[in-house]
Amino acid sequence: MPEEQERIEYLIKQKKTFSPSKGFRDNAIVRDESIYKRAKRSPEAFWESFAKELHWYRKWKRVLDWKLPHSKWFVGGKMNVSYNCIDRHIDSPRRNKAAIIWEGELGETSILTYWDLYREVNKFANVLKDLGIEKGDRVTIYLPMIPELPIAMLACARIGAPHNVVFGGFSAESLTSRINDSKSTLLITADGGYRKGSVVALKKNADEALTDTPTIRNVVVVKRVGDKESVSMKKGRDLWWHDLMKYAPPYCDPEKMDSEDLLYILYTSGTTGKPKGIVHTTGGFLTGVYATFKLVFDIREEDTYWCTADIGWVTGHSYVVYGPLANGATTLMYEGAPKYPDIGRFWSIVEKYGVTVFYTAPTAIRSYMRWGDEYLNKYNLSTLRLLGSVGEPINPEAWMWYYVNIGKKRCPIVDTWWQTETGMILITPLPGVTKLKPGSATFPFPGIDVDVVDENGKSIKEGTGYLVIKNPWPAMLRTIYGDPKRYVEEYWSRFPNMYFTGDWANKDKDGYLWILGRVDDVMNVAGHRISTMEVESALVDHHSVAEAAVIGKSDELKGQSIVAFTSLKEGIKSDSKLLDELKQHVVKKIGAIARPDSIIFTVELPKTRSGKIMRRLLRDIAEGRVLGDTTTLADPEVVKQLKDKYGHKEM
Ligand code: 7RM
Repeated sequence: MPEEQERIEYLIKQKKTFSPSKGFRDNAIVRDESIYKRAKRSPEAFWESFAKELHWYRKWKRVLDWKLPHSKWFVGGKMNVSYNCIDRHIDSPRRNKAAIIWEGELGETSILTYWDLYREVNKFANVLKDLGIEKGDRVTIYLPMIPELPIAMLACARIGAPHNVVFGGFSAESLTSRINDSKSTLLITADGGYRKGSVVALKKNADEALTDTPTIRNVVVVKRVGDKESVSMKKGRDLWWHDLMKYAPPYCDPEKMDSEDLLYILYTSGTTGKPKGIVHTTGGFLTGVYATFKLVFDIREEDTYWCTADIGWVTGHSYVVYGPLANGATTLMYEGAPKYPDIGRFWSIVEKYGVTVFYTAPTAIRSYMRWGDEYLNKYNLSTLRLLGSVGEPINPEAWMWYYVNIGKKRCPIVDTWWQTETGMILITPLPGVTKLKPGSATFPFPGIDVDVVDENGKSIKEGTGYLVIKNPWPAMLRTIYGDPKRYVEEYWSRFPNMYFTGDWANKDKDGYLWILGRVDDVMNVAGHRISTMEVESALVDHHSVAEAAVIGKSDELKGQSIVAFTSLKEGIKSDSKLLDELKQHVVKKIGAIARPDSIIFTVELPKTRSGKIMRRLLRDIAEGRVLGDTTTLADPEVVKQLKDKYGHKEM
């Protein structure tokens, strides 16, 4: 469609803005900007108004206790997250409404009404209790995208056992370290899962992980792939989900949780090699995701909402499970890959279920852009009314393509910025109100005080700087599990009295925010957070490797791709066999998402005189840019060799 293409380029050049149609605005939950003023006047009253829409056993005494950098929300309040996500809806006409629509990769459908979910969660909560799990005990969940995953999470929440979901794509070793760091006593997994038509051997990974996890007492195994994967069940330890559920009693009293009791831990990559266990608590988290889900996605009773994220990431926690269910919405879960069995799969699902609100990542949008519209045009997308984007900056070209080809110029796009740590969306348009600029996440959500500051923490009126948050918000992380010192160091030490996001951003003359990406050593590969240090540790763990330096190279499709510079130990020869072996080693240590796209062998790594690896320089080499300042370099010859060899080649 060259004509359309031209139009897109024209629009970007024109810096065109997009306002919601009158029809959209008139029917939206938020129709005018007064909400920003109201929230600013009293953020506490603003958040309290949402907390009041939820169910509490006991009301809070104070909305907020703020002793920087520690916040407590709805202090003294008691509630249960599973009660709010399920029980609250079963005494209303929502009782028989679809809570979860599940589409398996093989094309199966399963629809759980709120009543179905109520029954399954109650039963599994009793199973957990029967296995000796008590309030406060951590439960690790390593499952594919099947209904048992949200059921297990909600059952944990019901009895007050914090869950620790580990993405099914992570390796056995990653699973071991997350189980041990959280000291979980129970693991919930499956025999396997489907991905791109083949079976992922989850139980096999789990068995490998469990050779080194002294705290685990039992393993509950969901049968998903059956005959396709042989599993061994360890006597006395491993139990089948379906056996346990057969005789489980149908009702389990929800635990009355303190607002600040732990709801879950979720591990995410930081600047060191060791992932951080991000801690989220009960009342504030639920209030935050409830409010943002409602207003950002402008959710209505009849919506069919689909967020394509895996529940193993925070987006799935907040906006596949808790936000939608707290709102009594219908949330769609898809088990598999966007390309399976063909590249029309996403759109066939939109058509099949009449999806109205669709939330995905820029990397997926760019893939579809590349795949062309042959498959797209086969499907009816007319039910869509609102689109969302999350996980990485969306380039204006991709934004326009999404707007024109998927939204057919009818649907506003909410580009939502947030993090595992923030728990909820913090920067976003409000779809009925905000004038959109393609590529900009626009403005802070009402009640959030975001700023762009310079090196010294001074606010920048217009231009580029560090993205910080200046006031507390209900779903903010409370600490890093088992490492309260690191919480203060990572987030509250770069600038005094401000939360440092690790991102840099640009504020334009109209006050619009343009998120530019990470300033630290955290990569963003296809919307997934991976630390350079983690990959480096995995590489040097291999017996042939002496040193490794990893960088994120700009990538048109994935945002960044992983490039590793490695020096080998004396006498080791570099060849393609070793190259594959090293890539495989990283997959084994971390998981397939961390597989380096290229590995470059070098005699030495460029270092400063004080011995620091110059990653910026390596990035310049990888991206074929003119080299920046190398005056502090210990041995300039190293760079010259690297540059001569790789500087101009496509890597
Ligand atoms: C939700 C999630 C967080 C990092 C964050 C950013 C980047 C996320 C956007 C974005 C530009 C966005 N959690 N990021 N959303 N960058 N525009 N709309 O992704 O913890 O996995 O990652 O992702 O760098 O710091 S996360």
